[in-house]
Amino acid sequence: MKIPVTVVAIALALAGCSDKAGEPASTATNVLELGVEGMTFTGPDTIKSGWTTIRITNDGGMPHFGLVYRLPEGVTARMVDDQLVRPFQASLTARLAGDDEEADRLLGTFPEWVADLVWLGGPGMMSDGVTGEATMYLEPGNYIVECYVKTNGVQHNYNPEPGQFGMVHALTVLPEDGGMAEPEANVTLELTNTGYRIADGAFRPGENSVRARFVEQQLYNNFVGHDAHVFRIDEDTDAEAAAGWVDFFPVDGQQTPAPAHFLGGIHDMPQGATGYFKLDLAPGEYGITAEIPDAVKNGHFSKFTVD
Ligand SMILES: [Cu+2]
Repeated sequence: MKIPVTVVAIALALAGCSDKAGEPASTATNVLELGVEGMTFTGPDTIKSGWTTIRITNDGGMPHFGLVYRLPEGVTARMVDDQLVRPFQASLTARLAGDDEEADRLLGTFPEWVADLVWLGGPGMMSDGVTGEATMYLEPGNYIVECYVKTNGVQHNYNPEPGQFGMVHALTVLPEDGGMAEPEANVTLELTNTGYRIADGAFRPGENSVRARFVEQQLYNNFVGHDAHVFRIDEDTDAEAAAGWVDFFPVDGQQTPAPAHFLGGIHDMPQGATGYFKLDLAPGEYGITAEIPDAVKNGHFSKFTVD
């Protein structure tokens, strides 16, 4: 069918306007700015819906990240803390004490709603001094921004003080659309069950906007899917060790200090979803890895060079 030119022109004109009269959609921003203070995120607890940037300035002295996920109807941040974060920490504590049986038992105590959490990206692993930024399309609802890196055997999301949260930041995504346009990108990274592929463009020195296309997705450890975390490969970096370090499940996985300088990335999203993340790159060699078991063996470890 041939569409009349005038109809196309009207459609384009409408697409260029947000619901705020006269304001072009491309100039609207919808950014949640979070900081790090000790073992908590600081910043607002609401954001408008639609395309949403979550920016985390990590000056907290150690690596952190911000996994974003949507909560099913009726599940609260308090329930996440009580029924997920605390048993996970108890399991880790048991395993560190050598009680594998108790550690495994605790991993089997999770509520059924765990299967209904929807992983929706968020800034990947960031070393101290790195500002990470990820942009996702978020529907209205209740979300969590979470970091569960471990320091001295304690997950960052865990606060030993009863009733207090660690790095579990409750976020309400409001019904009002922020009107932000989908970001542009200079490189497109495709994620499949067998690894990464640069489908378009190239990494460059300076600021990069990376489009992450989750062409395929699956659960690993029945918990999280593959994602993308970027680290610098310096002369003395054991790249394979760094690639394996972002897997949370081994007791030394995600245990600080990190074996490499991490620059951000994006956490897992559902199959078919597209997210964006920023990277600030100096010339050099870099690795991309996933928070899954045996990332290197599974093909989720790629190197790239910036000239
Ligand atoms: Cu953290």
